[in-house]
Amino acid sequence: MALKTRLRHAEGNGELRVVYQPQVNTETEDIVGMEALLRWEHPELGTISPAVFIPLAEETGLIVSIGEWVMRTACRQAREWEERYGLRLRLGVNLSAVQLMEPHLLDTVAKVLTDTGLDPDLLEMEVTESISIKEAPNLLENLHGLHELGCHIAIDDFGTGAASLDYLRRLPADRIKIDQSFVRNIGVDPDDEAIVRATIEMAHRLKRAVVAEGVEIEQHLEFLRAHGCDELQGYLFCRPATPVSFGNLLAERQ
Ligand code: G
Ligand code: G
Ligand code: MN
Ligand code: NA
Repeated sequence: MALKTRLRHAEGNGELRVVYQPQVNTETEDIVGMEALLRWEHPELGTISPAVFIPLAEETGLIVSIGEWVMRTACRQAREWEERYGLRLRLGVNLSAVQLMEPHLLDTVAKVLTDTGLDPDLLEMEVTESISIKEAPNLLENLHGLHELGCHIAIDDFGTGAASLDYLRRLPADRIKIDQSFVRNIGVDPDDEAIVRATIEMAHRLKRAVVAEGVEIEQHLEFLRAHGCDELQGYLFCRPATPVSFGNLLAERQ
């Protein structure tokens, strides 16, 4: 059976999971947020990476219902942790370009927030630079609408898209996430180090906060700390974790 056909049944068959990766404050290393990351556990094929099935979900339009499922599952989970541990952690949810162009996006988000009771101030939508603002009529409207709902916006994979600076100038973004391809080269490539430093400085001048992704080793941490990056995410702190492991991590840190 084609993967696309299987994907059509993934949600209904209960094969989708959300894992969570912490984001820590650079100075204190306290957990301040988490990113929700989708996984597909197929009974025969095993775990299929979102890098493989998200494009299929986009092509087929399934991303709209899958995306809503992720948002609802993650918001419900965040609310549960908030109640159990008294922690107000920010929740990052990835939005596909297809979702961002969807006319019903704002209604969906509003409904998920009402249904789950999560404070909109804790929800941050991660948006990549994969779509041209010019070619996406609803994009800016939707992003402004998300702000009006009280949510936040992060530009994901910053620096790798076709229009980084145009995005930064025109999108109502609160945060930028430096792509891991730059972070990986800290200590290796002086040009990438220069890009990381310049990105942090530029973001701060524009009053945006900065998260570095793919922080894997102590040397990355030290460099990012020395250059004032606000928050960090990566294997050095934690791999994307199941709800049970993430809950245990929160319990330990209390
Ligand atoms: O977690 P991992 O490194 O396997 O994710 C691979 C890619 O899939 C990343 O680009 C990530 O942004 C994307 N991704 C993960 N979860 C979601 C999701 O819920 N929705 C969308 N649109 N993309 C996701
Ligand atoms: O594209 P996006 O930034 O949404 O996706 C983040 C992806 O990066 C996830 O697939 C996650 O599993 C992966 N990831 C998170 N931390 C690290 C890390 O330290 N190193 C690497 N190589 N990948 C990471
Ligand atoms: Mn992301
Ligand atoms: Na990224």
